[in-house]
Amino acid sequence: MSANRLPLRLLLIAALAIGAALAVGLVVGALNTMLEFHARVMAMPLWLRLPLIVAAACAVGGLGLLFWRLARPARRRLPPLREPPQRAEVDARVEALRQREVDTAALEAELHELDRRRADGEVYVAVFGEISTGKSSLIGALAPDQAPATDPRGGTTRRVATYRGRLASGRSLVLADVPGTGEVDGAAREALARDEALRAHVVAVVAASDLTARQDSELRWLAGFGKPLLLVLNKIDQFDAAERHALIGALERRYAGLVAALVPVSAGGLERFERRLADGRIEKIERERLPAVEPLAAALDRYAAHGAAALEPAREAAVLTRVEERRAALERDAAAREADAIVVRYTRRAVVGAMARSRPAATWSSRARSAPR
Ligand SMILES: Nc1nc2c(ncn2[C@@H]2O[C@H](COP(=O)(O)OP(=O)(O)OP(=O)(O)O)[C@@H](O)[C@H]2O)c(=O)[nH]1
Ligand SMILES: [Mg+2]
Repeated sequence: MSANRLPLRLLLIAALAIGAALAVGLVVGALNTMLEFHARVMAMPLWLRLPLIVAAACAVGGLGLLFWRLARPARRRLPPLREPPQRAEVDARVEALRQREVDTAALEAELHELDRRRADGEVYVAVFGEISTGKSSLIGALAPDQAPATDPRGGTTRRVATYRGRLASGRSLVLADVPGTGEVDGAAREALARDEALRAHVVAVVAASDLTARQDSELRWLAGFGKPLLLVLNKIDQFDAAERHALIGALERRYAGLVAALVPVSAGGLERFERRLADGRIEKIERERLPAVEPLAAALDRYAAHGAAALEPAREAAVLTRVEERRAALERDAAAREADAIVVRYTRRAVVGAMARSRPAATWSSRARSAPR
């Protein structure tokens, strides 16, 4: 140890010893005061002692409650349901925007589609989720005669397409296959997927494992619209029984209040196995896995049995909210353009005015220049 560090250490030890002595002194003092207080209380007559004990108990209880409220872990709250705009309001605002020569064709088309779906009475289900989670495979399992393309590569589905899903009960519904979210440079396709999810009566949110933070916030965003959500855990074949049990348990605990049901399924993919032939040779087999999507089909059948009318208000509210968001964005752009146009007009007027004012001086100077010397 270096000699110049020794005094520093001694000082530290002395400070610690003084600190410890002070702490012990404080504890002993506090104990002594408490004992004296206790002895005095006990010496009091009962009529005085009783209210004092009750008041002390209330104070301790109150402090404990306050401490618990401050220190308890924050409870996860559901996102508040948005207050949807009314149809008449939205129509009037879109019309006002059109009067300002803003292109509102896309908003009008969305409102037209809202009315068209209400009139046709079908139950619309959007199959939504990250790329490659098996959305198109799920639709293929529910609508085998018109199965959409699937591929191990993410980003296979590039646009929204609808298929007629047929259920064992004989009921049918319209299934929308949408581009996957989370694709690199896929923001525009992601927007298509979100808009279709808002147009649907029921959204099947597909995941192929535990949800990432991004998937979690997407699910919570959708839940904010108050329409039924099914959390579909696909590719369940990739987990052994214990993993499956743990994953399903965790998802159920986390999303119990948020989704109508959690449905574990296996929509397809390839399965590989070996088979021993009669002559002893081993044959390697690779084939398409048979889909096992009964829990999803059963959940969808409940909505199909219910009918579209009961699910319409939440669907309409979601579409109107989205139309109103888009309209507000168009209005902001229009206001910015109009403000720019006003600035350009005034600037031009000011420049023309300044030029007009400076013209006599120019005449004078040209005359002065041309005057005989
Ligand atoms: N093991 C397994 N593979 C599956 C399952 N479902 C789908 N797959 C495979 O996962 C890959 C992606 O499936 P898709 O149905 O194309 O997935 P998607 O979500 O539509 O993908 P994008 O359109 O790109 O967003 C394909 O190779 C499927 O064969 C399943 O249940 N188990
Ligand atoms: Mg797809």
